[in-house]
Amino acid sequence: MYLNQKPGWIEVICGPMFAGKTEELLRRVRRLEYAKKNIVVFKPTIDDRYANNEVVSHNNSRTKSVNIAYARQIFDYINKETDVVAIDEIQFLDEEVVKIVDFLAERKIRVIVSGLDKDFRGEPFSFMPKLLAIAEYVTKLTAICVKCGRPATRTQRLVDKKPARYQDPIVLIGAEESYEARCRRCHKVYRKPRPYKNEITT
Ligand code: TTP
Ligand code: MG
Repeated sequence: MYLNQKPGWIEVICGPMFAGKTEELLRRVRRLEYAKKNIVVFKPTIDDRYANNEVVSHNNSRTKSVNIAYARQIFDYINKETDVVAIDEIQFLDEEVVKIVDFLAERKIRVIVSGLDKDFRGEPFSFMPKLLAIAEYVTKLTAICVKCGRPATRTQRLVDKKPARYQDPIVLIGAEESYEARCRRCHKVYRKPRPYKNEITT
């Protein structure tokens, strides 16, 4: 599908936790490395779950990365030779990243990003809807619901093994100890407002 196009576009890999987003990003990066492309991989400093200057997936696949606290720092690490910019966990950067990746794609850079489309409440994660709208290609991955085995599209946050509350802060770094992949039916949030409760009866 890319063959007839000039380089320069945005690819988003999204979905819940445990869907293999990082692995998919690394797979795409690896293929480009074999092709000797000039690639820079970024990761927000906020996620310190794994090695500091590496992007690491659950299956321990890894590649060198630049940690950035602000989206603007991307410009400090790219130059005219850069063919590809990849960003893991993009949802943790500031919203300016949306304009920046658009600018990079205009400058004929292939941009590959991965991130959560929804937060633990099941609501769109900050600027991710904007990014999905401007991307040329979107890959929405699913995990497997730990409760029922259906495809999981949501991330369950657990606090003391109980579902987190709707009012809790959005950012809470972690993995197995605080999060699980769940399907729509098994996903639970305490005190989540239900706006359509009175309109729809099933
Ligand atoms: P991800 O890389 O999306 O999770 P993952 O590595 O399990 O998924 P994948 O295999 O698909 O790459 O990292 C998500 C991070 O975001 C993790 O540190 C927990 C955090 N997080 C929040 O801070 N708030 C939230 O609402 C959710 C759902 C996750
Ligand atoms: Mg990941």
